[in-house]
Amino acid sequence: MIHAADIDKAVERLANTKFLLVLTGAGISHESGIPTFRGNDGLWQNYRAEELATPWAFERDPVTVWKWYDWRRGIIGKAEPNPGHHAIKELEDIFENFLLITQNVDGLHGRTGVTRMVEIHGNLWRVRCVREGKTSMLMEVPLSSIPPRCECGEMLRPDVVWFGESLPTQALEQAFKALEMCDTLMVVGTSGVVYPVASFPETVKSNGGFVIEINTEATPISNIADVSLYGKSGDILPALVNALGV
Ligand code: BV8
Repeated sequence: MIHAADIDKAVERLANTKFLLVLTGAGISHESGIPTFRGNDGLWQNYRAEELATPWAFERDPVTVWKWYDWRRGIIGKAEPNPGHHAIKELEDIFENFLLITQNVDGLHGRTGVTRMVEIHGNLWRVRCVREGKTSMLMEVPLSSIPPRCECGEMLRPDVVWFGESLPTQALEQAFKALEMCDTLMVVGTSGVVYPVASFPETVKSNGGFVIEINTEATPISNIADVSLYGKSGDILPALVNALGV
């Protein structure tokens, strides 16, 4: 149950925010029918992301890793952005200084037209040649050949950041700059356990920023958030946009 006082506190802060930074995780796509990673439906076809989303799993068994991504792309390919995704696009239109950092690789934010966005863990519709490093979009669902191959003959991999891999330098630089510049960070639908992104709310707090959390349950971020709004992001985000009334 969300207390009206908490909503008022969040709206009051947003109305006085100069630079809004939004950070999203798998929870914002949950109402689009996409399983999360750690919730009670957080099994991806009996696998945990930590088991297969790694360079070692891909090296050992690229076919199984690709079958897992092909299965996920099948689910995501049928999904639509939900009111939570669209509300974030509206926030981008309201705030002159705005950035969205998403950990999600499903591409749903991009389908709302949001432009000032960093897909900090990559995008599972983009593939990368393991030899040349060249990237391209591969929208085919289901894949006609597994593993998919580059014209050069080498295997293609999903252009996402796996566990044990460093985040793209440019994305990280953009994120660190926004962490310094923002006065309000709104964290939506993340369990706050995957680093280095999990450290972002703490960074904003230590810079004197204000942290708003939106989640269906308490997380480690709840301990440092200035206000936590517990409920579905597809309900809360549109309510906040309406309350801003701009
Ligand atoms: C790295 C792409 C340097 C692939 C993903 C300390 C510092 C640095 C690294 C580490 C460290 N400690 C450990 C590490 C290693 C590791 C890590 O963090 N491990 C964790 C498990 C402890 N980090 C890394 O490896 C990172 N690399 O740091 O490089 C380095 C290099 C070598 C060695 C060491 C360091 C790379 C991490 C990126 C991994 N890639 N995804 C793919 O998806 O296929 S991570 C994956 O988890 C997704 O990106 C996902 O977005 C992300 C985080 O999960 P969440 O989004 O939070 O999803 P989750 O299910 O957990 O939570 C959903 C939440 O939504 C819940 O709270 C739920 O209550 C809520 N919810 C549900 N429904 C709703 C809702 N909320 C609102 N409304 C709803 N309707």
